[in-house]
Amino acid sequence: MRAIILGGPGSGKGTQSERLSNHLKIPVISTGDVLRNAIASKNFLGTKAKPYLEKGDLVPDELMIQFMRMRLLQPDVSEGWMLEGYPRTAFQAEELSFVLDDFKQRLDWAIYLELDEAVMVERSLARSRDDDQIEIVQRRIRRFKERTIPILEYYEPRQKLLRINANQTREQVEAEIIQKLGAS
Ligand code: B4P
Repeated sequence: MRAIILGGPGSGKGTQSERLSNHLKIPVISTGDVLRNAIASKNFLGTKAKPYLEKGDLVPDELMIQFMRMRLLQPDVSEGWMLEGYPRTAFQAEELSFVLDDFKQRLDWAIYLELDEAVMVERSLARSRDDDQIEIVQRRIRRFKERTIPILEYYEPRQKLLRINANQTREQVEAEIIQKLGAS
């Protein structure tokens, strides 16, 4: 299976991708984790990405696309994957479809975790990661609305989009995803 998980800040992309990975036995690539690890190890990607994460902005498409092209060639994801936090822009979505065409693969599902804005703020602030300060969270929400929401229009007509109510508990969100994956 090949799926992507979309959602605003604190919508539970990391939480649900980990649960689904265990349930469905498929590897997860989390761009948020990749970037935070790269920053911690001060490598090329981390040095370039750091100022964007600190402000709550998206890392430039060129950098993310280059990274993902190489990552998707690795043997651990040759049989399937779940992309958590990627794509996040229309350009990344389009580029992902080119990569899939090149590999003669297809995307099975785009899972969208729909969350009220007030809950995005509440959950992010409760977590206290470096980029979980109020001004940064608000900027991340703005970027999500400007850059990521338009992707939904890209996937919806292709009938791959599963809309999930992410305001529920972790268990209820997971159950709704599994039920919709099975029922669809
Ligand atoms: P992410 O790491 O993707 O950050 P996120 O959106 O805040 O996290 P997520 O939705 O995974 O929330 P989580 O499960 O942790 O991105 C961080 C930054 O990286 C971005 O701002 C950007 O700069 C950069 N970036 C990443 N990908 C990029 C890309 N493709 N292009 C450009 N830039 C990119 O949940 C949050 C909290 O809520 C946790 O504490 C969790 O325990 C809790 N929670 C989860 N589900 C819950 C539930 N149902 N009920 C109650 N609490 C819940």
